[in-house]
Amino acid sequence: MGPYCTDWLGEYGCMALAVARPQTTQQVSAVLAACHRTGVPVVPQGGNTGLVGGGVPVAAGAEVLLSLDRMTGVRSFDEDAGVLTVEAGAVLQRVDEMLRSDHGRCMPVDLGAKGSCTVGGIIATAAGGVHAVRWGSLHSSLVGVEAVLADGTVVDGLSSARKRNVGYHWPHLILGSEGTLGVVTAAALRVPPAPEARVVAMLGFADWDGLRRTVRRALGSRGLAETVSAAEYLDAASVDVAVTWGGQRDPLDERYPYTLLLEAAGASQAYCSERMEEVAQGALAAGEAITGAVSASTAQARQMWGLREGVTEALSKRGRAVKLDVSLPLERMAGPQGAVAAARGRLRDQLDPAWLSPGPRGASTLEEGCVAGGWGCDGTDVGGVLACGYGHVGDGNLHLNVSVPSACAADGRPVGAEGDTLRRPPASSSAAAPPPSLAEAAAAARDASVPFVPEWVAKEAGMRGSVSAEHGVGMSKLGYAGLSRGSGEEALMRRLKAALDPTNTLLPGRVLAARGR
Ligand code: FAD
Ligand code: 2HG
Ligand code: ZN
Repeated sequence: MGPYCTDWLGEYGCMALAVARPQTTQQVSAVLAACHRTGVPVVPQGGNTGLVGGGVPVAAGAEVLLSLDRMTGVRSFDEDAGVLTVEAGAVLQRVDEMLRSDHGRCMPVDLGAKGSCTVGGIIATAAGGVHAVRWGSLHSSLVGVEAVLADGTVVDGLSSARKRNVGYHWPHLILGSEGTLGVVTAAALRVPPAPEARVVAMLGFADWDGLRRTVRRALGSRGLAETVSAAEYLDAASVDVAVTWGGQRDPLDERYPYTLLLEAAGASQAYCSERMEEVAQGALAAGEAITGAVSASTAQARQMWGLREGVTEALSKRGRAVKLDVSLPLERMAGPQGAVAAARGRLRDQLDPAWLSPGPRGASTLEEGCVAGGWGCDGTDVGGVLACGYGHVGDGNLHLNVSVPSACAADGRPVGAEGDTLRRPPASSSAAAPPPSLAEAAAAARDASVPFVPEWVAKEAGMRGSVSAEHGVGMSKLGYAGLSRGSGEEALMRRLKAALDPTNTLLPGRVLAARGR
């Protein structure tokens, strides 16, 4: 049962009562009906790549883990409507590859976990990813859903009609419900024609305002906006982590406070290259960007994406990460007035300076450089606690991670197993206080950032932002998701939950905190 029972981050999970791996919708229904009858909670699971602890058991030996991993079939493809009907356990990347080779189409969603996450998982979490800026969130693509309610009732809303206003739109109710309202067994999705060409531009910026102006032009200019398929950013600390811990190459070869990745996707390589050159030259000429590179080959484009998509895995190799996933107006995302700077200020205030990372190479010259300190490991400086910001700048979605190191950068050898003590670098070894254990440092980093960052987002951005953007609420955001729920929204959620799952069989205690918490 092991792999099903621990989440991707290794933060949540315990043994299940049993793991059920049904192969058909009827079997899913039978498992749910049995659990409903006997009062056993059920945890649906797809690829187990979720980052909020929602898809694993949390009550030892008491919950049934319902994995969809054997339900991977394609039910149909409607060439005229461009609608694919596929089972929930199908892995995103495999479906995308099949669509490209057999139909010249592609999935409208793309994310770093594509090799493992499933169609049911992306629907349950309403996953965003890197192409939402082009094809919208899944709300624009999901046309039908087949799902099983907590008591085993099968609800068949699996139409491939792109317009079907016959009452409450059930597929969009289940979208983003994180498994708490029903188990998705199959879905009908509108899938766009796959662009044949992709060209990536990577630009380095000294200040956030420059990056914002370039993004605004790329997404707001006629002729350009419809070609742009991704607009992502990384700050210098994120680039540093991806290079040092993830083994990625930085195509710009130097650290800039902000790196912007733009992708153009369309019918011809030449057209996409021209558009990306146009953005890059425009940004350089306007004095917004300091440097830029446009991919000249698939390998170069892949390298640029590797840097961006490699951050999450690299952070996990570095150690523990407090994950914050928020929506913000761009002016409050990064830069001096942004959430990342606020988080860094808070870490400086709350933590022993000797725990904080010296930040990326050349940090002292960077607008958002970190502060001195950190740990050493066999003479190698592994840095200390750091805050890094990256994410889907085109959608106003920031991934703010507070990272606590637990491994030696030189060889990846773990030095910070839970309870181990990390050594300070020689520079701070004279400090009076004893160095903290990894567990202590991780707890202190978490306490410093949560609820500080969500409260900052709610206060500074109100309903122009959200304390939870694309990963969902699960367990890890239970304590603060309410900050971005409008008046009456949570009460409505509870009424819907009570109507569809009156015995609280599906994922009790997730998404909606138990009353009294
Ligand atoms: P799981 O992790 O198995 O489950 C997630 C939640 O959905 C749980 O609450 C579970 O109970 C529920 N669930 C799963 N399947 C079903 C089903 N069939 N019916 C009902 N409920 C179900 N997310 C983004 O939005 N954008 C990104 O760019 C992104 N990048 C990522 C990169 C990496 C490296 C990693 C590790 C994760 C990333 N994620 C991202 C988060 C994660 O991949 C997504 O949330 C994904 O949608 C989860 O899919 P899954 O199949 O792994 O679901
Ligand atoms: C991404 O966009 C993912 O890379 C993961 O949503 C973000 O790890 C994170 O914080
Ligand atoms: Zn993301």
